[in-house]
Amino acid sequence: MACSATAKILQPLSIRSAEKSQSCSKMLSPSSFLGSTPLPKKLFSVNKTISPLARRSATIVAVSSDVVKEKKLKSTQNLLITKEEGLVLYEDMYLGRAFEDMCAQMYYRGKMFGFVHLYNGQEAVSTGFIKLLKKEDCVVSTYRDHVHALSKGVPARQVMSELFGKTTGCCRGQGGSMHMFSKEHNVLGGFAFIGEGIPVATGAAFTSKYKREVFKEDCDEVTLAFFGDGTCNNGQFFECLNMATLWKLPIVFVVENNLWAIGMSHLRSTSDPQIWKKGPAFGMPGVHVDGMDVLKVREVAKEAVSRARRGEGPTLVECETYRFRGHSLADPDELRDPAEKAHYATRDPITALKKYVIENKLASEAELKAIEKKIDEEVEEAVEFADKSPVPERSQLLENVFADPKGFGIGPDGKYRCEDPKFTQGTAQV
Ligand SMILES: Cc1ncc(C[n+]2csc(CCOP(=O)(O)OP(=O)(O)O)c2C)c(N)n1
Ligand SMILES: [Mg+2]
Repeated sequence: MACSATAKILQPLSIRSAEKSQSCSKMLSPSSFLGSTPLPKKLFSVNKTISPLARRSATIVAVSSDVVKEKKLKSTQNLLITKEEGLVLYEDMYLGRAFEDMCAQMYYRGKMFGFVHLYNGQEAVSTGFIKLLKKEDCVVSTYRDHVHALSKGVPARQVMSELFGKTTGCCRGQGGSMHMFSKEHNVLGGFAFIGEGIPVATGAAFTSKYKREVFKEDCDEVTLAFFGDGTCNNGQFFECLNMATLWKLPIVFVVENNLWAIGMSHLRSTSDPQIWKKGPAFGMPGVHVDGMDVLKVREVAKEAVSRARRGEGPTLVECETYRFRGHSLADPDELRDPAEKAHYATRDPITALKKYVIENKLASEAELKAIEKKIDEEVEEAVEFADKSPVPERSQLLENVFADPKGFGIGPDGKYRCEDPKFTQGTAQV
């Protein structure tokens, strides 16, 4: 078979034989560039049963995605997706990429303010998970949140307007890049502090369980919490894994391990770089998956989401992925090895899905081109819409910021300080 890095994505059944080939095995290892110490090979093929905790009877299994996928393939003898599914996945991934590329352009033209963190390269994770959800399910993201919001159905024009700081944005321009939120789509943020979204997601999952068990509502909603490798060294991660197992919450913790936390290599900053292992340590399954392969991500996501929906509790999924741009648009991205970047560029998840779809005759090149054209127009239209939209009134400044803006108290003139026009103009003496 062809010896290429993408072969692993495109021909899952041949992975094992490809990996046996000495010449290919180095290239095929998703972690061959993980710093100077390669991760143990077993990270990608482990399939072991962890002893049940004394208090719990369920067996907690840690698996690699290959195991999940192989099982599925053997039992169905079919392709992993239908034509319709393939087109949905392609459209969503292409939208994420086109949107982010446009953001870069608009940022450098001065249309956006503050930090803007793009998602290029990681699309298979957002699409692979979120496209399986129902509208009522919740998504909690990080500051790298535009694409999660798009996958969950927030219209591109609302996300772009939010980035432009306009009233038509999904948070009326008050959130900006790092704070995408949509009640309608159950996108619960957008958080600038790392790890901050994990307790919010855990709380959302608790709500679903409480509704079902205490209020006896027909509620099987699932929450997905997305966060990065660097965040897994943060205490909130551990606290929430503990509570999620304790209360058997309907949540999936999705780690987007892009190997870097700004300029800090994952291997240098964590005592055990195999994040998925922390699942079994807290009594939940831990799964490692190739996050550059949307089909593999989707297979793992299906298992984890249905497990949560069935009321069987949380799962920790580590998606090994890569960001194709700097940490933010302000990052010159000089710290990462160019060879590492070049390696992952050959594993572009969108190119890989395109190849899979065409080679398996799920759709023609022309059909995919038509999708690209439609999305390019949608993104263009989003920019026009955002550009034309009005900026918020100054009076909006304190709305939704404080529960009680009157908490600022009475000024020297005897009136509430927040009623002084200088307050919203930023010129009041307080
Ligand atoms: C509580 C907190 N500490 C530090 C920071 C500064 N900070 C911003 S991004 C980041 C790295 C996070 O890396 P990772 O979790 O891997 O996410 P990625 O950016 O790779 O998606 C850090 C430390 C922060 N935002 N919040
Ligand atoms: Mg990271």
